[in-house]
Amino acid sequence: MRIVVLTGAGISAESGVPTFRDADGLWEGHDVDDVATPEGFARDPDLVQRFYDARRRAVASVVPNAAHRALARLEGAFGEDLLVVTQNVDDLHERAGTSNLVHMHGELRRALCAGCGARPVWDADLEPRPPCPACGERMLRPDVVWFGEMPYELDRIEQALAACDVFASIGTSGAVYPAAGYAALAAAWGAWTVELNLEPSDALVPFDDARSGRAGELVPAWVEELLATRNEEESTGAPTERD
Ligand code: BJW
Repeated sequence: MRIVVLTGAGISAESGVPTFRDADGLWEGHDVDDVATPEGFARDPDLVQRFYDARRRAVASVVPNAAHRALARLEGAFGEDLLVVTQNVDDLHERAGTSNLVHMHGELRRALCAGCGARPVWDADLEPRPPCPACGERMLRPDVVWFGEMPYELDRIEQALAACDVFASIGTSGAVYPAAGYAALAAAWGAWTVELNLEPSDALVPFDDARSGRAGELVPAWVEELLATRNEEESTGAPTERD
């Protein structure tokens, strides 16, 4: 059985990382156009650097929760048959132990050099502007994908979606593309789709199974179900691969 799990801000909420779309439409007090677009960065780079510096520092002080840890357990059983695709820029999945992971919207713990394209691991502030370790230019920005920019590793994600038997969407509102289209894509290619979210999202097509509640409770329970199914298949010799 091959599984793709898409995660969003909701999986990190119980670790204390704020989600994006709150009631007043602001992003930790900022307009999205000011802090999550290349145009906003061009208008006021210092504001944007300070915004991400603060978020990088905040994420360093939180820890993975039961949902991140359950997905790491799932990888322990499924290995490379599980791909976790996260829209999150925090590093809580890898700190919980997940390694077969795509950060499609980038990572707070990396910088991106607008001069040479290097993506060095970066734990310090980017304001005031330090030189790029690769080329020496002072053109580092956060390695996060803003609106209008191309997310990372789209080919790898689409190949995994086409081949998966199970697609799970965890803690994402389904408001941002291309990730918002992945459940429909996986379903079109024959996968069973499941949503684990605080509340039903605005999905393009209905999920086969939609569960409402906190990720810290839903994800461990769902993982235990999958592990039990796998154990049963292994003991009866039933096929586990998609034809
Ligand atoms: C819980 C919980 C708990 C809470 N337990 N659950 C018109 C139509 C279609 C598309 C477009 C359009 N106009 C423009 C576009 C494209 C655009 C887009 O989608 N715009 C939308 C606004 C419509 N997309 C892009 O520009 C992307 N690039 C692109 O499309 O390139 C071209 C392309 C062409 C062809 C193919 C492929 C590509 C880039 C998008 C980049 C998004 N970047 C951000 C910022 C990253 C940096 C940063 O962190 O600051 O990524 S935006 C922000 O949203 C962030 C997130 O990863 C992303 C998704 O948010 P997420 O994770 O879903 O969070 P929330 O807050 O929305 O939802 C949380 C959910 O959790 C809620 O449902 C809660 O209920 C739930 N929850 N607590 C379980 N305890």
